[in-house]
Amino acid sequence: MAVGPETTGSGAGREDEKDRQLEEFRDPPKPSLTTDQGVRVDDTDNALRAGDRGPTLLEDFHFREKVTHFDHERIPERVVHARGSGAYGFFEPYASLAEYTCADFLQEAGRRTPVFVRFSTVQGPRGSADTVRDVRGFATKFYTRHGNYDLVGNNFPVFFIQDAIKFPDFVHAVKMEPQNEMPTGASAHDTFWDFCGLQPETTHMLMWLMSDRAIPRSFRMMQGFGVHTFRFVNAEGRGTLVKFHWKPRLGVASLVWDEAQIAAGRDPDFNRRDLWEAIAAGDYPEWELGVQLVPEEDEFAFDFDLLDSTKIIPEEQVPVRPIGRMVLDRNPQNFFAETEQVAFHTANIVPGIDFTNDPLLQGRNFSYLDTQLIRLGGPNFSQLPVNRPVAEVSSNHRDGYGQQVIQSGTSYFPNSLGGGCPAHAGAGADLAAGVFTHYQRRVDGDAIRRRSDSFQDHYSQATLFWNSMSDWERQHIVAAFRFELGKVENVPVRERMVENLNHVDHGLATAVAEGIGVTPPAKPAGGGHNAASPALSQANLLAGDPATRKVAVLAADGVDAGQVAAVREGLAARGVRVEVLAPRDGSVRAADGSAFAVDRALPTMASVLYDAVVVAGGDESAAALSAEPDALRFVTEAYRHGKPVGGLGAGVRLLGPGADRGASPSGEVASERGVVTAGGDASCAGRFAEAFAEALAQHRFPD
Ligand code: HDE
Repeated sequence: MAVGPETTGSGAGREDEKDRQLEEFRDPPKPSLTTDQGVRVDDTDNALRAGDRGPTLLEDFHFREKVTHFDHERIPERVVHARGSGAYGFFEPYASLAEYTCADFLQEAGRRTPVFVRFSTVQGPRGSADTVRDVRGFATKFYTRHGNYDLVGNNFPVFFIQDAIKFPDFVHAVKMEPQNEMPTGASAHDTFWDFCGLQPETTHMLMWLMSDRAIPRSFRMMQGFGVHTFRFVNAEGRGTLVKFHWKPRLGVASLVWDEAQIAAGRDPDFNRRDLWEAIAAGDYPEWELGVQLVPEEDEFAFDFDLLDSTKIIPEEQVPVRPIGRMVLDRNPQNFFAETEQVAFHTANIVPGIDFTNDPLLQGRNFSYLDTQLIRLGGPNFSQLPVNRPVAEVSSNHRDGYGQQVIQSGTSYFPNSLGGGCPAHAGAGADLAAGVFTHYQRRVDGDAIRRRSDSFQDHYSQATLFWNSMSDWERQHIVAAFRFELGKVENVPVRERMVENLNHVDHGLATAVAEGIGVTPPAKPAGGGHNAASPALSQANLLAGDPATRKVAVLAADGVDAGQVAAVREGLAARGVRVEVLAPRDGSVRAADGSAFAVDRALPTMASVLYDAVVVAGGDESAAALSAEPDALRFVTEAYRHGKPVGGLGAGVRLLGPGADRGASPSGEVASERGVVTAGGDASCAGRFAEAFAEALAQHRFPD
């Protein structure tokens, strides 16, 4: 019997092996209340008591069970990446990659492998806002036929540190300060910048963190990176070094800082909601997986070390080869069971994929398993539905908290009593048949605590990043450094950071110094370079497609409903989502007297929750909106954030003086640097929608 609301919000009718497995664990709502022992309960509103006004009795097992279970509902949040959102989907390769890897899920064009992806922020706790300046986690679990493969990446291609032993120091520095647990979801405080100034290997990552990449418009519009150099291994056992890239179909787009801060208050779930709603609406987000392949014999052909996670391989040097696509098409049914309990681990690899000696990766391979043991309470977390492989599991591991399986047979090896089962595949096993064999590589050296000389250049690629930015991106980076360092109380910490930035670019260091009351440094002798990598600039990463963008149309009584309907239709044809907002919910009276449906009341929304704003036509409607502070704020704020703003007929007046240039009553459409206007004539609605969609496709007009 179906009871209660539909909880999945899923648009997908698609079934795969993971979904069928999950189905066995799904617990639909049922009509009758029972205890956990399955006993029907007569009353859950009153505890058992001795008389009307008497004390509660210990005998009330239902009360005790109910409250005890509640007391134990929370588990420790992730020490980093505590706030996240997840979704299911699939990955399918474009072609066989057998030449480089025998990974089963990369062998056949079009063969789908189920995935679960969790996006996250890093610094803030579970309840922090989405739109903070931070790195975003981008962790993918592939449920392959040869076992689970986890690609636990971020939306930046580099990391703060080179050696995992620095991770606790780094995290202690960036997290809220210990005495007062401030600030939440922000790196703008003394301990973070103190650490970074003293640890110059952070500099390249800081350039990314201060760029708009750290405030993505949507999880659906950000890149993902495996960061480390990994290794592909083919069926003959030949290795190829590989870096992984996720490229979003919708292009890369960010918020602006002021908008991000307002959105953090207006909708702390901004990115989470965006992902959920897009999937529920059938706008399934999609990424292309690309690889940079480096033959092992070329390992030393670069002027940086491929084992150093603070470095990228510029795409101009080694192109990114697209190998497949991932689509997310199903929201989870239960946040805790799935998104919270999903356990990623960098050491979850499958035959055909292997590690390198990257000291950050080596350390992560210890940390992720360890952290799940405390977070999920014991060694059986891989039996949780979301973590279960679709591949058969058959180990000699036994017992432990929360054991879900009634195991049988012997649990040691070798055995004769169990028929020698389960048997390992033995030496010479076939990688391609799904048996993992560690890549054979020669390892020898003195036991030393030392960073390789090849890890010592901390500035060249930070400079490369800076050189590659457009003017507006540079302005945003300078403003971000000024904001963050401006929050630092300790002046020597500010000065040390400016000194580091001087090794990146003298102009950058000077601009930052001037904003934070620090004496600009002298130009350093030597150093620096002019090289750039266009692939690093977001200005070059737009999709040129307005699909799935959200537009607010402001309307009031007297609105020209026909024109709005035509514009909505025109934008919908380009995949744009339109919502009509009016001073009150329900409907407004259109100019022709009919009732025109409203999607949202203006006071409940804000311009930061949309990609663009259009003011509808109709004299009476425009006059009413002109007297509405919420409406005026909508338009001016969207304009200030560089978003497309549009006006139809009399609605053009709200865009301010000069905006109606070119918009003649005869139905002309004008579009200039994100301001799109049209006359009151119904005939121009289609052309207005077309021009507005083009402006939307450009995302922002920074000037
Ligand atoms: Fe993580 N990281 N990390 N990290 N990381 C965790 O594992 C760690 C690093 C990343 O959605 C933790 O389950 C160490 C790089 C993501 O569940 C923990 C080091 C990259 C997620 C941990 C790093 C990441 C985590 C905390 C330095 C990008 C969220 C909870 C050597 C390539 C996964 C957990 C999810 C989570 C350790 C550095 C990405 C403590 C020791 C580099 C996306 O195990």
